[in-house]
Formats: sequence, structure tokens, C-alpha cells
Amino acid sequence: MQSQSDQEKFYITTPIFYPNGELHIGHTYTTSICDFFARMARLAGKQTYFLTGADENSLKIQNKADEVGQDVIEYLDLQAKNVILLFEKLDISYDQYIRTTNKERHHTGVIALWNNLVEKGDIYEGFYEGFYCVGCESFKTEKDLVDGLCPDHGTKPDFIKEKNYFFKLTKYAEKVKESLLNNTIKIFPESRKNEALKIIENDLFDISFSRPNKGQANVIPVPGDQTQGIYVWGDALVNYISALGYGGSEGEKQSESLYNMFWNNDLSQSVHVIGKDILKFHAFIWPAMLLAADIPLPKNIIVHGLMQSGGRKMSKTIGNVISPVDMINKIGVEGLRFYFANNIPIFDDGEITEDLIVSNYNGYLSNGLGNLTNRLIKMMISYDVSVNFDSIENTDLYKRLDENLNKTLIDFDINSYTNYLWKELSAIDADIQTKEPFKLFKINPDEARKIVENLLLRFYTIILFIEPILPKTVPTIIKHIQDREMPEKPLFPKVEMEIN
Ligand code: ME8
Repeated sequence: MQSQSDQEKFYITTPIFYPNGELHIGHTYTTSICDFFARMARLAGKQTYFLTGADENSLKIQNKADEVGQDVIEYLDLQAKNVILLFEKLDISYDQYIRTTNKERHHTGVIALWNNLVEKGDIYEGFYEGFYCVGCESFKTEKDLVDGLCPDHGTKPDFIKEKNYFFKLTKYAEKVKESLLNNTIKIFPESRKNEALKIIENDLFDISFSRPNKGQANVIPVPGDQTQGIYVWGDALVNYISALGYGGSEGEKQSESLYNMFWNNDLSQSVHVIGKDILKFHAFIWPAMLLAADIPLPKNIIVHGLMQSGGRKMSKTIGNVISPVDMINKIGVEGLRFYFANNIPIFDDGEITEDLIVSNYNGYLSNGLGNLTNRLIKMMISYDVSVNFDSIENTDLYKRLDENLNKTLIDFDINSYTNYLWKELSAIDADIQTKEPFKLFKINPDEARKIVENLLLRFYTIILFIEPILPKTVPTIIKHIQDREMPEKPLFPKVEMEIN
């Protein structure tokens, strides 16, 4: 038996999202992708830890709480509750939901890292004069703006002049570049690695790492200087290790082993999943902070595209925002999860419209997996076919699918993974058509049973590998097969397309 210490480790994280509104379909996409990989890693026998959470120490959250007239901490508690409910609905199998207002766990980690940077001589006092976009929570130069506006938010950034502490980012630029070039940090896809290298070349200046502390409840004061608060990104990025116990307070010591198991361990695969909008922070600033503090680097960064609707960026003004809850009400959680895995190109900008989601759901799930399940279980019962699934792991098909699973945990191409499985399902459909066990049964029942038994074995094997994508439906199908019972109602009821 494998002991815990030699079991391969897999650590996966989502960005921690700003809870200044309801999470939209883009946030649920990133989180679902992480969930697919976390479940796949568990299926592959890896010891897995899946982290998600909320980026709460941000100015725009204070602004939002003021706008709705609520105390910021009360506001954040309510938001966290709502997000956790949404993640439960989506079957997100996370191990920890980190909140950056958590003093024992997160603040201590951030302060430990800050002190580490100070000891290395990498934090110095300076004066910042320039732009700041609260929407991005990011300092901007003239060349980042389009017609004087932030291209992402369409707003005029604030012009600020203030005392700040700076982090010596430039000191680590060459080392970060090297770690990208020699794949110490692997960036997926390759084109984003080139983009990251360009960012490093173009943004070669030290970064302001604190802002004046106006005494908000959601800010971490700079150690030794309460007049300054740690810059939200300098705080937020640390969540990936503070959640594992890095720099933890006494009460948090028990979780230090998580840090040694999943981060400070050459044999652990650490994976950050992010959207392309926050590449600079993850591929430049975060590695520089870690290098400065002598902390191991993340091993993989998956950079996905941003979803558009009707060929345009989703925006409330255009009126093309898709709500995950509306979609779940229409096609169910599994319908949405399947669309993410199958139809949104992971390394590109994807298109999401209600029509596309519904037509894919009807095609692949309702007519595809749903119908096939019914046909096979029906034949199993009517022809009295018995199947022994005990030695399924020795079949060629199982080995092939297992290989595909392990390959995907290296190249992270979830679209090809899903495609591969649905091709195998289609092959079963095609075999039913050509071998016609329903006709054969009338003349040679034994032969027909053998065919159905083989089809069922293949089907059962395939759905074991579909479980990471459809974690509710697969156990239901398995139960129906084992109990030899037809589903009472369709697994994926057909959804009518709305005619506009
Ligand atoms: O940036 N399509 O939080 P955030 C796909 N708090 N994914 C999308 C998307 C879209 N249209 N829009 C957003 C932050 N996302 C920081 C992160 S991490 C230490 C701190 C997803 O709430 C995508 O993953 O603005 C993107 O990177 C993230 O949401 C930004 O979330």
C-alpha cells in the first residue's frame, strides 16, 4: 500500500474573486475548470488539495459596502455566504475557502512574507505619483490607458500622489524570466508565456506595495507603520500559501504540514488557474515575491481566455451578461459544467450564449449520454444480460482512458479530454446501429447478450472517467446499472430553444 508521503500531490487554486457583486459566469467557469482538474487528480490517485476563496481587502469592496450602506465586514460575511452557496450548487469540491480578512490564517501569512521581504532589503520607502484604477486595483502608466481611460473598465483612473512602500520587483525580473524560459514555472498555453515575457520587459519598474491606511476594517496595516496598508495584490497573492499555513499563528500550526506537503515539496504539482486578465500578477509579481522570500515557485499556471457573449465582452450596459443561476435553472448544473468542459476552448476566448448552451445540452447530453444510458439499461433488463464489472481496470479501454486522464493532468487540455470520452460514447452508439442486438436477440439471444454485455462494459468504463465533469449524474447512472432499474425520468430532459 502507498503511504501518504509517497502519494503524488496535486494542489490547485482559483484566483480569489472580488466579492463586490454576484459572481458571474466567468468566475463560475474558472472555478468549474479547477473542479474538473481536482476531481481528475483524485481519480488518478493523487493526494489533492483544492483552494478557492475571496479577495476581501480591497478598496472597491469598501466603496461597495458604503454604497449599500453596510458595515464592510457584515457585507463581506453575506457575500461569502452567497458564494459558498453557489459553489455548493455547482458541486465545487474545494477543500478550503480562504478569506483574506481572516486574521489568524491569512494576515499572519502576509505579514510573515512582508517581514521576509523587508529583511532581504527588498522593501523601501518612496513616493508614488501616477494613476490608479480601483476597478483593477492596479497602478497604471500612460501607455496602459486608452484615451485616458482604463481599457478594462472604461473609467478614468484616479491620479494619486502619495508616500508608498515599494517592492524591488526589478531586482527579480531576470530570475523570473529565467524560470519561465526554463519551465520551472510552466505557463499554459505557450503563447501566454511569450506574453508574460513581454510584460516583464515592458513593465520594468519597482511596484508600489502599500497605500495610505485610512483605517478601513479590510486592510492589513504595514508592520511597523500603521499609516500604510499593504497593497491589495501584495496581500491577495499570498493566499496561495497562507491558506496552507505559511506564517500561520500558533492556532494554525497544525496546517503547516499542508504547506510542506503541497507547496514546499518538489514532488507536488502546484497549479494556479487564472484568466488572461491577471497574467502579470501571477507570472511576474508573484514569482518575484516568492524568489525574494526564498519560497518555492508555483509549477504551473493555466491561463484561460475570457468568455464573450454574442462576440462581445459581457457587460451590463450591452445587456449580454449571462447569469450562472439562470443557466442552472434552465439546463441544470451538469449541463453548464459540460458546456464549460466541452465547448469553451480553455486556452482561447470562448463564446457563450443561451442558444449555444441549450443546443449543446440537447445534442450531447439529452440526445447523447441520456439516450444511450436508457437504451443500454433497457436492453440489459429486457434481454436479462448480466455483467461483471470487477476486472474493468484490466481492460484496454480502461488503460487507454487512464492514460488520457494522466496526460490531461500534464497538458490541461480539458476540451480534448471531454471530446475523447464523447467519441467513445458515439462509438458505442454506432456499434448498436451496426450490430443491431435488438434484431439479433430474436434469432440468437446468447450472441445478442454478449454484444450488450460488451457495450455495457465499455459504457461503464467511459462514465467512470466522465465523473469529474458530471459528478452527480455518473453515480446515478452507476446505481441504475447496478440496481438494474430504468431511470424514472430522463436524466437530461430536453430543453426547448426560445424563439426570439
Ligand atoms: O482579479 N470569462 O478578481 P476578479 C472567463 N481578486 N473568466 C472570467 C471572466 C470572463 N469573462 N471574467 C472574470 C481578481 N473571469 C483578483 C484575483 S488572485 C490572487 C486575485 C475570471 O473577481 C477569471 O478567472 O476580478 C479572471 O482572472 C478572474 O475571474 C478575475 O476575478
